[in-house]
Amino acid sequence: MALSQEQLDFFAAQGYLKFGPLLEPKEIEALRAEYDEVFRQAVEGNSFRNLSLDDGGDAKQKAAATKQMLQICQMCERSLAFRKLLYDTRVLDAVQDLIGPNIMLFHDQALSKPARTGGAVSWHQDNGYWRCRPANLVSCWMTLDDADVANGAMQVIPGSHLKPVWHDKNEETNALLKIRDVDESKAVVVDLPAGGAMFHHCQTLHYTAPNTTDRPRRAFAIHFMTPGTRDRKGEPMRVDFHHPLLRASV
Ligand SMILES: O=C(O)CCC(=O)C(=O)O
Repeated sequence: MALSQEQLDFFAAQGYLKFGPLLEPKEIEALRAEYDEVFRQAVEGNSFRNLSLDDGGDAKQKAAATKQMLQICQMCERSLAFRKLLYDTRVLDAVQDLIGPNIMLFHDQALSKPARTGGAVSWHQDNGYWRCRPANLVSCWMTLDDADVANGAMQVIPGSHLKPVWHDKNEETNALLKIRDVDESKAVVVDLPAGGAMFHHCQTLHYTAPNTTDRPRRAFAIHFMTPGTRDRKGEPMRVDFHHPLLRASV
């Protein structure tokens, strides 16, 4: 067991769990360099989204954007270093304790809030976007920089994973959904050191604020599911190149 009974009970009741530090200083340094290089190439090739813009933004809008919540889906298909993280036993052992020994990748994503210009991600449950069934997916969100409320640490509403909520189309940006009536007085800021991580359930309400500091906030999230998970159309998710089986117990 990677997680103690106390940690498992906390996750079951609260829908999130602070974990780690996960990465060693040398790994953080190497991953930061790789992350920045992948983003450099993505900007050059216009192969990223700015979630602060309508529909992720076209190349011209992205170049002119004053708010930047940058997203690259499937880092694992652009970088071997990030692909290796999907199979990292430090992560998978904990995921196994949370969802069992058969683990598939739903997807991964890099989420970058540049210093000063980094934009917010509005309150949402991940499964408001995904609409997977059963709703038991778990994410590991790790940060390569110290993350606090000022540069866009994760904020969560404890216990919110117990009930799905309705998501509206966001009128400010089509790239993000929005939820009515979040009781922000219940929000908990999950500060993390560089190399730290947080697990959250796919129904846990979460939010990240704009980055108002001179420090970047570079995060990487891995979203895990169990075989047999059905997508929004009710189709079973198949193991394939984009959704590898990461661990199996036969
Ligand atoms: O990294 C962020 O700022 C937001 C991440 C997020 O909302 C997610 O992983 O679902």
